[in-house]
Amino acid sequence: MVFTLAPLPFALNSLAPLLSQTTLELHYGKHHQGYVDQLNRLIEGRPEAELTLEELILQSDEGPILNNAAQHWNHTFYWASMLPLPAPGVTRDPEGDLFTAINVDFGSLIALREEFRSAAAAVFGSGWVWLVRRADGKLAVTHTSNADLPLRQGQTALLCCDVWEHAYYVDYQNVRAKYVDQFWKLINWRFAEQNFGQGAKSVRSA
Ligand code: MN3
Repeated sequence: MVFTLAPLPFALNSLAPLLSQTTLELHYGKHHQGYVDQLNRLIEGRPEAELTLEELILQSDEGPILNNAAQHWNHTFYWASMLPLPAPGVTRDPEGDLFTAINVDFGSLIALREEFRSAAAAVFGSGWVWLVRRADGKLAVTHTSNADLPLRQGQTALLCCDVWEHAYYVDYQNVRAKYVDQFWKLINWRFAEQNFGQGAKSVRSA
């Protein structure tokens, strides 16, 4: 199939000042678009052009097709993992079954945030930080290098943070930790809850 860049789930200027419009114009408009364009060029006229994005990711060997397909998936998931800041006084922390699972598996939301920070610091070079539901049903914070992603490891992604330098250099220069702390405020926990619910269904039916 021919892949396209979906519209962002928010306006380009709506994450500012935490993530500037300039960052989003570059990150979404140039980097993400670049992965989509490159993927389409790589698969054009080949059997891979018949596959869905997930099939490409699961069936491709290491190489450019996998890298660009995974980066397309990862970025789409990253955009969905964020929302503009809520109005003052409004909180949107995790709720329901996900909130319960966070308390069971990490101890508290604060403890999860600390693990997330540590994982971001542990990525050497470019990569991603994830909250995942593992095959055994437990939540975990993981990190992957370059384009790698939980789907390749049989895990359900709940949310992700891009820690490639292009995600934060304009706004935070080389200070990744500061970017990750601001990202934490933007997390769309409703999206994570949806993914958690879908992961629960697939675990039950497995
Ligand atoms: Mn990126």
